[in-house]
Amino acid sequence: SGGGGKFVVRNNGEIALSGQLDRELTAEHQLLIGVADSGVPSQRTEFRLTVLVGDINDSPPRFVFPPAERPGPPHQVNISINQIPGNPVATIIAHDDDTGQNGNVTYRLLRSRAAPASSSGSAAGAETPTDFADYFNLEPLTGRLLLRRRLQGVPAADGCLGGGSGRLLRLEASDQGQPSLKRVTQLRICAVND
Ligand SMILES: [Ca+2]
Ligand SMILES: [Ca+2]
Repeated sequence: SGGGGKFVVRNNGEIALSGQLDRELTAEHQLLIGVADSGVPSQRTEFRLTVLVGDINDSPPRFVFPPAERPGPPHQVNISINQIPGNPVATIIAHDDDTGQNGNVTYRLLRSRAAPASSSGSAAGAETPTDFADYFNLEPLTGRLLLRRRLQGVPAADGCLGGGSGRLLRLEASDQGQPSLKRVTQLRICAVND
């Protein structure tokens, strides 16, 4: 008995699976196995068996911040245009239901598709990063998002709730399983005057 109906004991003593196991639902099964002879009266004994379920990397990271699984526009973070570089502006959090390396999440910023070479030819191009991701550092292990340079003068590309100029930052969370599973989400950064 036990095992949630996932195991069968055959008459020859073999223990087999009768259903699929999922470590994320039940990581350990306790089986109580009875053995009886055919004598009259029958003698029986019981023993316990613990089955530990190994993990496979079947769960991708889930973003908790920014909240990714709700409808609507990307989550918005307001940052003062006077904010000093080096300061943390948000902490990215993703959870992974797997264990060990399969559940070990790291973070990175995704750069937009490479801009055509001609776009950096202008005088402003030399000082203004062409990629919004270059304004930030994302610590891979902690998820801390740090401002790398002032947002003053960032060209707006996206409307903001409550005004201000906004840009979208693309974030990736990946686990260390083989193969690795990844999820991408967006955060809207709004540069506000204060
Ligand atoms: Ca798993
Ligand atoms: Ca995983």
